[in-house]
Amino acid sequence: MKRWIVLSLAGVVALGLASQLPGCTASRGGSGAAAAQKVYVKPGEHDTYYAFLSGGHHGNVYVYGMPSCRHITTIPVFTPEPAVGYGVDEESKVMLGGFSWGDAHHPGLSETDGDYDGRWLFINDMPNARIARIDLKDFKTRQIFGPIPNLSAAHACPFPTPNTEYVFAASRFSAPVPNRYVKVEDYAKEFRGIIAGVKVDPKDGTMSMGFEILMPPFNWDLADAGKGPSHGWEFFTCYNSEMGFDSLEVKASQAEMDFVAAVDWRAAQKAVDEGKAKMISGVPVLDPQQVKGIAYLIPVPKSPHGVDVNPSGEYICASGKLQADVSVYSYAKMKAAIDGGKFDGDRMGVPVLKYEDVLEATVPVGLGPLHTQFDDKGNAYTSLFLDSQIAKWKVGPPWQVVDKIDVYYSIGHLMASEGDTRHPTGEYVVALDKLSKDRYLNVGPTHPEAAQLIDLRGPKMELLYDFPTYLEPHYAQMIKAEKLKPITVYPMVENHKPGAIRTAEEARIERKGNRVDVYGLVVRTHFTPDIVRVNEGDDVYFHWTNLEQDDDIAHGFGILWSSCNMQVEPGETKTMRWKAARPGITPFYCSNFCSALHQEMQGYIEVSPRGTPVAAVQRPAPEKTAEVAALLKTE
Ligand code: K7E
Ligand code: CUA
Repeated sequence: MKRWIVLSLAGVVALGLASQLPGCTASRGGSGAAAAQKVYVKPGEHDTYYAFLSGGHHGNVYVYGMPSCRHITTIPVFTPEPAVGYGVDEESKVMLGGFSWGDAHHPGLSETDGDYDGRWLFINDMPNARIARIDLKDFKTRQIFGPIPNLSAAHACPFPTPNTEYVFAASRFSAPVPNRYVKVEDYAKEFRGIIAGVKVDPKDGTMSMGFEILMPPFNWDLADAGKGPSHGWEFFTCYNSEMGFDSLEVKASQAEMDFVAAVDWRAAQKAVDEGKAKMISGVPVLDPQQVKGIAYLIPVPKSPHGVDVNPSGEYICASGKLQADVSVYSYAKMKAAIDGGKFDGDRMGVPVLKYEDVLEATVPVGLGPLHTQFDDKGNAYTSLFLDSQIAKWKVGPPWQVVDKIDVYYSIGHLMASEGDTRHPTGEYVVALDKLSKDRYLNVGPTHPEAAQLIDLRGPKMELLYDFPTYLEPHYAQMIKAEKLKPITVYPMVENHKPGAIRTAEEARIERKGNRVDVYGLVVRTHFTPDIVRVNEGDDVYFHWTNLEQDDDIAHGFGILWSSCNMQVEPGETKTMRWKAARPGITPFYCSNFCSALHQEMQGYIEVSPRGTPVAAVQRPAPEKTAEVAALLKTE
């Protein structure tokens, strides 16, 4: 979001500054000891919520505990993470697909019946149009789907449906579909937007391609799933319905109205199943010029950003970032207009509904409304970027703001506790601020991002706590901690990795031509084998199995003078490739503290000059395997 702010400010800067000034002179928030008590989690005790914050262009997910706001861990997703060997071991390297960055904006917890079920966390990589699935059983990235063909930048993504039937992606930028050489000036004629529905396997969460819909070449921005009565629909905002292709900061703000697209995803999937799609780049693509009844456009004033469906599923709230209102649309009115065929023309085959026919209310929230979240008492909370405030308003007549709170500064998304579900808990909201300015110790020109915990339980919102985050959370979600039961060791009985071994007797080094496979064990505090003999030029694949079944006993495997380091967790088998580039001795060691004799956990790779005879199979000496057997017993 940061990008458009700088540019789009021009038009509203006068208004914005005027309204920000009072905010700056107001109290800096927080109410001392009483507030401190509400975030204090005693040493040794646990938080009541997990919060998952997207890592932005850091490409990963930050895990925080709420209400203490403690950073618990970081889950590597789209970016290599050398400490654990993510993107270094063979499996995760393949999953990263040759990319070394991602720009992760929107975490999306899996849902059952419209509530978070604690199974998976999906997150988008906008620029490379990918979606990752993190398994919340072990907090590991298990699938990266994409780059999704035909789609340029998945920003409106993933926003799961109420039973995680689908996750979605819509193109932030438009491009020719299929991509080919055209003149940029032919934008309106040759470029297209894409809305993609990615299917999720209900058993194991595996993503696969469902359908794509050709949309007009607008900039598709954000999304939310319908629920309750609106289950079966997904809503997407867009800007640049002017179809500008340069100087968007001016050209994309000309029209009074942009749109929310309403997509009937069941109808889209049915059309694909009936063979109404044509294949483009291997994906079934539906063209609304030919296939009717899959997508509609609802006019929204002034370049909307967020779109959010309220917990009952009756209302769709969209905020024009260059206006001072939230536009609330009624799902029932939308359905009636569609069923009655009341359209105001179409844009490239997508019927346009009439604003007045679908609008339920406009709520005068303040300047720069971006995103809306909800509580359990029928209130909505809208972030106001320009005002640096959150506005609390009643969902329903008289559609009025009931409270406001200052935030520091320039809020983007906000995250309410279970705020995207049918049953938000109404305890907290976290402001995800884009600018931290002077809130923390100065660390030079790159300021940390800022987040602020706000209590929703009283009649007035109360600022409890500030916490800095590393670059750059956009969106976040908060789930009750009791819903997650992560494992702490991988049961050895479930380890079916091809490289896995279970006893020291199975440890061996096998050579076929230039390829050497080392099947080894790591266990406190020994590598078996700890002497590895190879030839210059060999490709060495180390398959280490950590036989431990105790909590928190991960071993590391780091090789000197290389980029090779990884962590092997209890019960896990991981494979890493190392090239024996030149003759000599190369030590390796356990890089992860594991016990009193951690420092002794080491070994040597002996690389003999090319052509030196080396046995086809090497096994540790019997007395060595006996030693290891003894180690295993003493555990
Ligand atoms: Cu508003 Cu990418 Cu959802 Cu930035 S986005 S804040
Ligand atoms: Cu094993 Cu340190």
